[in-house]
Amino acid sequence: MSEQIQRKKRILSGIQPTGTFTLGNYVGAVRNWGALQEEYECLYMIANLHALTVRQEPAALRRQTREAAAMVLASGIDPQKSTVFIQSHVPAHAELSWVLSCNTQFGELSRMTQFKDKSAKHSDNVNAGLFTYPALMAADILVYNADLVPVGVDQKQHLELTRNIAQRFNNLYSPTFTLPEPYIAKTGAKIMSLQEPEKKMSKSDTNVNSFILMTDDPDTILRKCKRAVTDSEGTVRAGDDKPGVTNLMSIYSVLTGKDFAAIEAEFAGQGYGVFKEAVAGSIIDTFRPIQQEYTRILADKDYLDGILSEGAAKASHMANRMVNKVYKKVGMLQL
Ligand code: ATP
Ligand code: LTN
Repeated sequence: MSEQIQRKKRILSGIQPTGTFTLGNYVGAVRNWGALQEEYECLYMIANLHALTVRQEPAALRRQTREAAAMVLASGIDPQKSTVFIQSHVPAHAELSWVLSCNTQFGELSRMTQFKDKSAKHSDNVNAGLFTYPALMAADILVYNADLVPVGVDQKQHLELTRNIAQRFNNLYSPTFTLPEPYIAKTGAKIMSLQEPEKKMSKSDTNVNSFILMTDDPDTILRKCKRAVTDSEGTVRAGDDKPGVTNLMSIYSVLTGKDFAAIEAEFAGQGYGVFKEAVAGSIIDTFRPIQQEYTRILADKDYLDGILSEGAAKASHMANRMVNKVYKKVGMLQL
């Protein structure tokens, strides 16, 4: 059998070190990463170059980058099975990104909803990087020929653009890139704000009660759950007319493995108070061991940096080969 047929399918995903991870990042992304590492060859990256598209304080960005890596590892990503690295440690991402951005149209980038949202939110800093962000993300994925990309549903549009860029390049030059598929979980792909359940839960929200952080202590988690916006019906039931309750049910469902019917039965005839306490309990139980592991890993800088150095070396080896191949195809002189 050829190497191609035997090779495990490859996964690449990334997360920005723009702050402490929320419950949304965990449920929509990081939680799935651990589950996939048995079956796939996985590469998980802290996207610190992407973080520069929004103004960052250098010392904070450095600290948050280590914290993000520690949180990924604490969430069950095993460095023996998966490659964990920092984006800026693998220069090939930025190199491929340039070539891809020269093969991406202005019109395509203009249609990205994340660009529209973020440029409205940061109207004083609508920089070129914010605009070309998807070309860097495409490079992250295509430089490893990833087959599958586990993300929350908000990243689906970027994945579609990545496929279009790859296909166009393959047609123009010759077959080079694998067309990646998004991997989006059925439940929890979009955890909503606890205060405005029609909006995505986001770590950059100004209202701290809108999100739960992975580092929040049990009292804070309970308090934020109790304050979560619901409705006046008083029945635990999912539905488009009940975004707050449905969001809490999604969280509870993902963390306990119970489906919506079982949850409705469990809380039949009980008010939201009991339900919210149970939701908080499921989050506290999930985060307790992760928080312990996070503290342990962060305290052991040598261990963490060792993993990241190894990860960068492994990732660079793979990525450099692809950049060489692409440079040859597009006509970069090689001596
Ligand atoms: P920011 O608030 O700085 O824009 P973010 O919280 O959206 O950041 P990212 O680093 O952009 O976080 O996203 C990392 C991963 O988490 C992506 O796969 C994204 O789809 C997923 N994700 C982010 N927010 C949610 C959410 N509320 N529900 C489900 N998945 C989410
Ligand atoms: N754009 C992503 C983060 C990200 C990513 C990636 C995700 C950067 N590069 C590659 C998957 C694959 C976000 O969540 N905002």
